[in-house]
Amino acid sequence: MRIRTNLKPAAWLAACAIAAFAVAPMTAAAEDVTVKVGFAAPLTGANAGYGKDLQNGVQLALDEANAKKISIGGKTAKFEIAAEDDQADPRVGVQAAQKLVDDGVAVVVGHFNSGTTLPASPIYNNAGIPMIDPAATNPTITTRGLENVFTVISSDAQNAGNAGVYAVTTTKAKRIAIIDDRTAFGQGEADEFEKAVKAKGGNIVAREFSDNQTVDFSAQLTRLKAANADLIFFGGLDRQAAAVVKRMKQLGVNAQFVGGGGVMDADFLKLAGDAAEGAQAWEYGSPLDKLPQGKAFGDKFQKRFGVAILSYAPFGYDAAWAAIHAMEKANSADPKVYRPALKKISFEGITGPIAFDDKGALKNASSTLYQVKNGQWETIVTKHGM
Ligand code: ABU
Repeated sequence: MRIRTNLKPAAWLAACAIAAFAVAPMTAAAEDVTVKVGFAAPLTGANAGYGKDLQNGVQLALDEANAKKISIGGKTAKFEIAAEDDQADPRVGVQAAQKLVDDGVAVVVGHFNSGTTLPASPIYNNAGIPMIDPAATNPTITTRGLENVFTVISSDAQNAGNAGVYAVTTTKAKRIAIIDDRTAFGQGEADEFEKAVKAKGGNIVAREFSDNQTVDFSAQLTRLKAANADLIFFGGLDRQAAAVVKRMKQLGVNAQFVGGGGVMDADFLKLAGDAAEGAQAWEYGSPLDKLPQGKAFGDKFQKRFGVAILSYAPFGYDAAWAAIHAMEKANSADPKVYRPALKKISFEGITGPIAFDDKGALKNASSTLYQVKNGQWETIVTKHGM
């Protein structure tokens, strides 16, 4: 087909050149494919700091992937986060999950709380969308055998299990007591701790609980003092753990304090003050400053967001990269197509090697014991596997 024109040849060529420049950006844009990466965590309320930290970790991974101009299906992938605030509430978590499914995300990194992850994960699973958990640690998340559920963090069977073995074999405590916050996370890790203590022949003298809003632990600690406990394990997060050690000191409860994951995060040292001295905590993963890419990651995170890593951001980053690597390998962002690649993924993450077992749990996960000495958390030992 000829296009009719009354321009002279030179003017025609110039017009063609201008037109080519004009359409070039549109052509490039048409070569892009947008990949929606779902993200869900508490972005308001008491756990918002954890959620924002995780979101920043995911965003950093997406920024880097976009800068690399990764090709998927012959097009340049443009990864975009679709973030939902689950408010740390199981009911809202389910709504957030359904919204992400309805929005057509290719993957979900989330959630933060075990209490939201447990009801949300079957929704992703049934929709055939992989969910990669960067923080929630109740062991049931992966033991239920949902084929689209993966996690890049050690579970409380390992972490609190290590704490239980440690309490009996290393601290030599003879009268062990437990307090938990009755959440899916806190109660779950306290159960794992208790199981491990009993398996090692340890003696549990009392088990108390609160809820996750409790600020005064006087009643529970008075009973544990009467039970003559010499070690108290707390299943819950940092702020309540700080309230426990402060009250222990005020009431003269002369027992070792051992926390599970979540205790040493964020606000514990600030809130517990002098009462923090000697506190011990088993946390997920290996110390970031001992990992090959840990320091560089901390520096670029600080530069990008103007704040230091709070806690789980490196796990959020690794979870996002697990999905990106799988999509690149499979040359598709269609979950049905890239899921087999995700199941077989193997790469060196910020938090250590990332690969999944047949249930989607992290292979060779690690767990580390820390203790407060001179007002700072010091690394004591890291254990790999169970
Ligand atoms: N894993 C620590 C806190 C988050 C949760 O599992 O609820």
